[in-house]
Amino acid sequence: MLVLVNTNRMSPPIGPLGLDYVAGSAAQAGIDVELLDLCRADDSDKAMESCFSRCGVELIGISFRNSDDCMWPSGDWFIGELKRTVGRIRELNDAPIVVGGVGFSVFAKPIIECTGVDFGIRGDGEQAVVELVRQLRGGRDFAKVPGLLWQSDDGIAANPPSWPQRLCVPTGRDFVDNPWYFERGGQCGIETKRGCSLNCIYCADAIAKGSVSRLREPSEVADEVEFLLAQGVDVLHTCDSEFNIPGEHALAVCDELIRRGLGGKARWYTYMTPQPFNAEMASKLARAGCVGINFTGDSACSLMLRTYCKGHTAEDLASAVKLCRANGMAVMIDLLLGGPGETAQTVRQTIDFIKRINPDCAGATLGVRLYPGTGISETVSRQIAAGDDSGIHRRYDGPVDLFKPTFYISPSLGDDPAGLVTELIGGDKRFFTSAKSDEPEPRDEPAGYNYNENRVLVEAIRNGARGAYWDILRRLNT
Ligand code: B12
Repeated sequence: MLVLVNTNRMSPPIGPLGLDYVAGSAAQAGIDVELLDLCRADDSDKAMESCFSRCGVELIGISFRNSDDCMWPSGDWFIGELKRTVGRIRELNDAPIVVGGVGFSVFAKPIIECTGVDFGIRGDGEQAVVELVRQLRGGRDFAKVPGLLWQSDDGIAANPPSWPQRLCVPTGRDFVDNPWYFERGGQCGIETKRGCSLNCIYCADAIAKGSVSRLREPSEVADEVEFLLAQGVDVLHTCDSEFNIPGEHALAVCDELIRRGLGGKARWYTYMTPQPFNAEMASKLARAGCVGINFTGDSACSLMLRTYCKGHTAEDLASAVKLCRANGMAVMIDLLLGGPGETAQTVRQTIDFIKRINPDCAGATLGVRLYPGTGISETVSRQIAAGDDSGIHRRYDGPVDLFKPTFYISPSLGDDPAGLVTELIGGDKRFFTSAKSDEPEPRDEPAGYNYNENRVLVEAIRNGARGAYWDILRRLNT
């Protein structure tokens, strides 16, 4: 038997989509699977005790979605909790342990080192976990398991990441109790592709999912939507990096949803890049049920857009807002303030521009989480090696260690960058901020759009709100 464990206990709770797919795939391969969902347990220690105090477990698969909350100034780090969970499971059961999930994939080796687990899978879990069970039952030829890291006699061995070009994802989503999550989390995730071919200098998606888009058949996506609708889950959120890369695939998914008449039944939200986006795409998205788009805008200043290696312009943002309005979709623009070269002047330019083009809301994240292997981290690491750690923000002592939450904020923004951003926003309620000062904020701050332990959202969803969190929050704000 394979026991899969969901360790993500944040609230509002997000259904463990990855585990739903991995469990479905293992079951299809004839493996006995059980899901231990710690998010749903009142007492996670007791739940682990009753699940693992028995024989017959062949492999324990732990899902680790978020290594940290990726937000400054909170900088919450979840590795300690993972270590505790692994330690408790080890006390209860002798079965080997494998860890997977995006949080794992970004920090694979250090996580194996610090938790001491037997295995880790970097990348997609569906086929990899099935192959791992096979190898544990038979030849123990671990080099055959895609994406596997394992403890070998010569230290930690690693296969290339598991990014199969052909995506084989089960469409029957019945391992996770999605209606339970929908009631408490207000939405349910679904994927149309994996991987991202964009080159944004700060992003970890290519590290976790690969830099080639791996596409699902639109008919399979629509089957999955129908499956979720039949369970009463009718508000969805895409879990692709960017839904409109590549644009033709986004259109093909919309076409299929429209053809099956699902646009009128499921409402969904998505992340998109401002380019490609035009009148045809906007109209198809709306007809296919899309009710809100969160654009990765980052900045409206050409200098910063170039620094971040973005392919869009400020005008593309303006056009995106107009197209959403014309098609009745809510629109958010996510900003990333404080990257290399950012000044008070470029922040002002961006915020003023966003105010003018008037999206329903904008996320003003200040500080770039530095992930190892990204363009920005390489530049900053060189700077640190040369003895200059200006711009680095962190809550731990000792040498800079990107495994721990580490952020970059351009030193040109002065001693109080959060104060500067707040002043430039000037109380405009359309903006959500990640920081009002360099100190962590209370969690019940309504403008805060950290979705980790966000009590305002939990309460709103309990009272019936459904949708993307930014859409729920902005409705509360107005
Ligand atoms: C969509 C999304 C959201 C949506 C979720 C909507 C929904 N209903 O699902 C919203 C907006 C709510 C959201 C919120 C947050 N998110 Co988010 N989100 C994503 C995104 C784009 C997709 C996540 C997803 O579901 N992917 C699809 C599933 C199928 O993939 P998967 O989980 O990786 O699972 C696969 C493998 O990892 C593996 N696997 C998974 N589990 C296991 C277990 C085993 C045993 C094995 C072998 C394999 C395995 O197999 C799976 C199938 O192949 C990712 C980036 C990305 N491209 O993945 C960020 C991402 C996961 N989010 C991130 C963060 C930080 C957050 C927040 C903490 C932000 C915040 N402070 O508010 C919150 C946390 C919310 C929560 N409760 O967990 C970070 C995590 C980074 C990190 N350092 O860990 C990511 C990577 C984005 C980023 N680059 O910064 N998010």
